[in-house]
Amino acid sequence: MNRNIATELMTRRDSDNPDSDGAVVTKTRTRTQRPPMYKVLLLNDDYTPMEFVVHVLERFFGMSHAMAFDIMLTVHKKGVAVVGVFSYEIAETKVAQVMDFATRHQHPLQCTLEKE
Ligand code: TYC
Repeated sequence: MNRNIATELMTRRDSDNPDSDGAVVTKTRTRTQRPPMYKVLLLNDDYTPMEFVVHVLERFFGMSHAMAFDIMLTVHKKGVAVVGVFSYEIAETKVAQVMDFATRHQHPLQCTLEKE
């Protein structure tokens, strides 16, 4: 049985059909599940400049300057914050983009994903 798809067997007598022979009618309904979603997390460190983090949040997560500054401060104070929730493919791409950008600028900024 496919564990990603819930199938439901519905069995009834064919008695509402005028031509019924009393046969048992069975149909299978397949319910499509929502794809799992992934949180993208940004982690605090002691070295990445605050302005760099704000820029990352504006550039890769489409945040306004005010929102980016707010989230950056949350990470700075609490150690971690969710910066977005996406499908696996998008979340993985965001993480790779942030990690690549931080590495190229020689900052130790860490970004990771977590299944919701
Ligand atoms: N703690 C860093 C500093 O004081 C700023 C910072 C914020 C770093 C958020 C990473 O994800 C981060 N310069």
